[in-house]
Parts: sequence; structure tokens; C-alpha cells
Amino acid sequence: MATEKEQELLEKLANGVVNYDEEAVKEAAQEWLALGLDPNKAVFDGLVKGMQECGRLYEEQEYFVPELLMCADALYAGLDILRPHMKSEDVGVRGQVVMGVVQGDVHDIGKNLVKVMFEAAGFTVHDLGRDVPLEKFVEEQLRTDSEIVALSAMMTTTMVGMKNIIKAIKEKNPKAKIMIGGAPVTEDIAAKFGADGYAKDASNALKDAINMISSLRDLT
Ligand code: B12
Repeated sequence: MATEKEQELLEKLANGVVNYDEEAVKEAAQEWLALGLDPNKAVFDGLVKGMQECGRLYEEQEYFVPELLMCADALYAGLDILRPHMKSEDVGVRGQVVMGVVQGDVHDIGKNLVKVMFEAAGFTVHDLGRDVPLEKFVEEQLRTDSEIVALSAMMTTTMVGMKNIIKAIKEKNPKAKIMIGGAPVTEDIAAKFGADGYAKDASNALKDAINMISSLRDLT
């Protein structure tokens, strides 16, 4: 249960994102850390909650793209402060992951949160950024010999591109494990596209990645 102070700061973080008030977000993030509270909670129960509300306002046509861009800036201002303090328990497994948002899609907040979780657990992340062409994923997996490729898509239109990326990677390296995610992606879609895994959020993504790497190491 969050204390009254925690609740107040979580609301300040969420409202700061919704009202694209970078200063309020920064203040709340700093105060949160000064109190020695868990930064993961501030990110997921504060910043991300605020962004979910922005999505609702966009759907109701109260917000448009310019507002969403400012909300994203406010979220990133908070994440910049909290990220260096985010920690995860020692998960005992480490690996390399190629990560990116698929071609045509610039929604990178979710991907960056998955990255934060992976890095906190000691994984090496080769981040290709957003709007990444198919062949970049294939090249980077081969170049780095990463065990996992993590693909993110936030639009139904761009999600379909994942199928071709999965096929191309598997052709070049059948051993590479591919996990996909993003709001429109489901377990069913992941199975249909031939992915090895799907997770609905960043902490489940990390759990899946640990399982995938453990299973690969059991094979060798
Ligand atoms: C913020 C936002 C934007 C910002 C993005 C800023 C940025 N730097 O990311 C901007 C303003 C740029 C934007 C633009 C557009 N957007 Co927009 N946007 C959103 C919004 C409101 C929030 C997305 C978000 O950040 N959520 C918060 C994060 C934390 O959640 P998440 O991304 O889902 O990530 C979590 C999980 O999905 C998972 N995950 C994510 N990736 C991965 C990867 C792996 C491997 C795994 C395992 C898990 C995983 O873990 C994450 C953390 O827990 C959504 C609304 C919504 N309901 O999602 C619309 C939304 C995604 N956008 C939409 C649209 C239509 C657009 C535009 C086309 C609008 C326009 N007319 O121009 C453009 C497209 C630009 C492009 N080519 O990509 C639609 C997509 C509709 C659809 N089904 O296809 C949505 C759903 C809004 C809506 N209801 O219509 N958008």
C-alpha cells in the first residue's frame, strides 16, 4: 500500500505527464528519490499511468498529436531522472538483446521501458531505436550474435511487418529467439507470426527473456 506521500507524488508524476508539465515531473521524481522510494514504482505507477490517461484523452479527441508529443517529453524528463536508480534483483542470467521499434512506427516509450528493465538486470541491449527497417534487425542479430531479438510495434499497421522480420531472422539464424510486444500485439498474434514469445509489459518481457536464455543454455 502506498503511503499518503507516495500517493501524492505518484499523482504529481501522472498529472505532470498529462498536463505536459516537465518541471512538476522533474520535481516529483527528485523528491521520490530523495525519500529513498522504489524508482520502478514511480515509472510504472506514475509516469506510465499518466501516459495511459493521455491515450484516453487522445481517443476522446481532447488531445491531438502535438499534445501527445509534449506529454512524451514530460515522461522522458522523469525517466531520465529515475532511470539511473532503477534496479532489479540479480536474475542470475545475462544475455544480449537486439531491440527496436519496427519500420513505420515511432512509438518508442514502451520499447525504452523494456530496455530499462533489461539493462537493470545486466543484459546488453543493442538498441536500434525506432522506425527500424527489416534488414537492420537481421544484420544486427548476426553482427552481435545476440540470443534475443525484441520487436516493438504500437500500431496495427506496423505490427504486420513483424511477421516478415521474424521470418528473415529465422532464415539467417534459426537459433535466435524472438519476442514481440506493444499495445496491439497479443499472444495469438505472436504465435501466428512465428515469434518465440510475447509479453504484455516490461517486467513480463524480462521474465520471458530470462526463460528464453536459460532454455538456450540448457541446450548447449
Ligand atoms: C504517445 C503516443 C504517441 C506519440 C509517441 C511518442 C513516443 N516517443 O513514443 C506520438 C505523438 C509521436 C504518436 C504519433 C502517432 N500515433 Co500514437 N499514441 C501514443 C499513445 C497515446 C501512448 C503510447 C505509449 O507510449 N504508451 C505507454 C507505453 C508505456 O505503453 P506501451 O507502448 O504499450 O508499452 C508497454 C507494452 O506494450 C510492452 N511493450 C512495448 N514494446 C514491447 C516490445 C516487446 C518485445 C515486449 C515483450 C513488450 C513490449 O511493454 C511496455 C511497457 O510496459 C497511444 C495510445 C495507447 N493507448 O497506447 C497512441 C497510439 C498508439 N497512436 C496511434 C496513432 C494512430 C498515431 C499516429 C498515426 C497519429 C497521427 N495521426 O499522426 C501517429 C503515428 C506516428 C508513427 N508513424 O508511428 C494509435 C494507433 C492505432 C492503431 N491501433 O494502430 C494509438 C493506439 C492511439 C489511438 N487510440 O488511436 N503517438
